[in-house]
Amino acid sequence: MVSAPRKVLCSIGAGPHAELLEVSGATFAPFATHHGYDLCLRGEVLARDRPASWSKVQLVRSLLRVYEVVLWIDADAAVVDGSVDVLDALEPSSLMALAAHSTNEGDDPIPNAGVWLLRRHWKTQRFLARVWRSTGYLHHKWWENAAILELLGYELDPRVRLVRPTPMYFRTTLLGTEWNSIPVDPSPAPRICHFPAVPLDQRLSGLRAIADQLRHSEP
Ligand SMILES: [Mn+2]
Repeated sequence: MVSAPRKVLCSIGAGPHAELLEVSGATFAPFATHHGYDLCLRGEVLARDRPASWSKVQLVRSLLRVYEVVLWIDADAAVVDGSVDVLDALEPSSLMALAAHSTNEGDDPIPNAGVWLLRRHWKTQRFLARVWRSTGYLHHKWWENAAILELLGYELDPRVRLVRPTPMYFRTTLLGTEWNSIPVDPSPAPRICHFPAVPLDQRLSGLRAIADQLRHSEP
């Protein structure tokens, strides 16, 4: 008998983001229960010597030593329809899946680690080690996401585009917008809604509106 993979859903909400995770985490919990994920929600950064966003890399690396599948969802995102496990969207040959958006018609979809699914594999760990070593991006405006893009084969300047896809790119599933519905590129049937690039109070009110809606739609 093949046993189900050990899965964990994780996120970090440190400092001013703790309030976000308090609201979004309440939408993660039913998804986790329904699909058999353990929940690992942290209230503090793990890498104190780097900008907070980098702690995401450290957390998923450490959890992949224990779990076969790690799902990261940003603290400023909420699960609005948890009926489908995002793992079902991971192509069988893929080692990870990332949210992705095209900013302009015809442009390459740009991966976004706001929703990030990883499968345990030495190649996944090697990729994460390379992301971690990409210290040239420590203070980049996109932090670890910039390192991820470069290591997948994207050029960042003058605009983001896929120029030399790496082997890891071909082992990466780019998720549809339903898994990361954002205000500038919303999905008609979102499963996860995300509020990037807006002030904290707007993220919080967006999440709270969703949480209220979910509460009222409960049977
Ligand atoms: Mn975010």
